[in-house]
Amino acid sequence: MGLFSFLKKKKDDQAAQPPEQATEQQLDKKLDRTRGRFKENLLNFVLGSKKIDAELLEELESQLIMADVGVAATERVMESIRKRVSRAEVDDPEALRKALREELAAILQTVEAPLEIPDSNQPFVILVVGVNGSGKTTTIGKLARQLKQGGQSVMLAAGDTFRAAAVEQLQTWGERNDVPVISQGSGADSASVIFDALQSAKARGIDVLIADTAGRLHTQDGLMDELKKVKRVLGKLDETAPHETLIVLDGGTGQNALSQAESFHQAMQLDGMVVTKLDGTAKGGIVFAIAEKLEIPLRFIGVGEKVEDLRVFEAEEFVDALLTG
Ligand SMILES: Nc1nc2c(ncn2[C@@H]2O[C@H](COP(=O)(O)OP(=O)(O)O)[C@@H](O)[C@H]2O)c(=O)[nH]1
Ligand SMILES: [Mg+2]
Repeated sequence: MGLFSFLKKKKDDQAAQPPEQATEQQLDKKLDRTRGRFKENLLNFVLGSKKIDAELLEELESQLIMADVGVAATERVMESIRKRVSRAEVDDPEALRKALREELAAILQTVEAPLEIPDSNQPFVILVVGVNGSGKTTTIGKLARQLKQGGQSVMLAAGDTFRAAAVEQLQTWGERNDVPVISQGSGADSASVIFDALQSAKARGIDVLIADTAGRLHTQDGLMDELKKVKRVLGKLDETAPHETLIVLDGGTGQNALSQAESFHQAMQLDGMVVTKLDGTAKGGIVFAIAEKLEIPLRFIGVGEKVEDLRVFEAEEFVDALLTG
């Protein structure tokens, strides 16, 4: 009997919600597991408490750390909250909830800066970097599709030449979305593929060129040297290119994502970040740690495998998805 009532409920839910809208809306559903940490653990604990005292604040602090927010961001949040408590601005759980929401949003606001593609660069070149498996190729496919839907002409460069499958994966995205993909055989020189692509994109008057790259060579230095070479070579055709060096980070890897961003930034001077796989991980709190540590715009978040699951990052929307509702 229990089973049947469950099935019926499931059906009713589906009927109430057209599937297309269900994917488009509701960031909170996509961030379900991280939301579990924030809303269910952190917030319910705050709201369930009777008074705001040192013990409660200490507990809040450890809950933030456990939610992968990181020590630095947690300290910043707690410092402000403790000040507000001592000035008696925060003296009940509801005020604490509001303060927490504000402080968390303030951290994310420092990296909220959507990617804007000016008309002046022809083409606007996006160089996508990051370790293998972080979601580079998938993100490129989604982004290409979204840009195309927005009326831009797009070309892709298959610069991850170390894995034949990587070139094929990009070609599949290209075919599906009717976007040209420039590639050479696997084992080709990545910089040469991307150079050719820029030449071709210029000749064809393409608006946006997005270049995929390898995520692992024999050594980390080898990888960074290759990526720097790509940058240099692009500069020969257009000294302002690449216009956006964009790192893709797997949000499910927690603190590793942060250290990857730091080392790529050191070598490549990043202009933007994408944090993927925020669906299906409880480590989404890492976004706060990343925002606190790095002054690099967080352009997009990835919350699933569909095209619409690449979303422009908005600080308040993100915090609300974790804390409210
Ligand atoms: N659930 C989920 N999976 C993702 C997301 N982004 C990428 N993936 C998956 O992660 C895997 C690795 O992605 P891929 O683009 O090949 O990574 P790359 O090696 O950096 O190019 C693939 O199975 C993707 O479908 C995301 O936002 N959510
Ligand atoms: Mg790839």
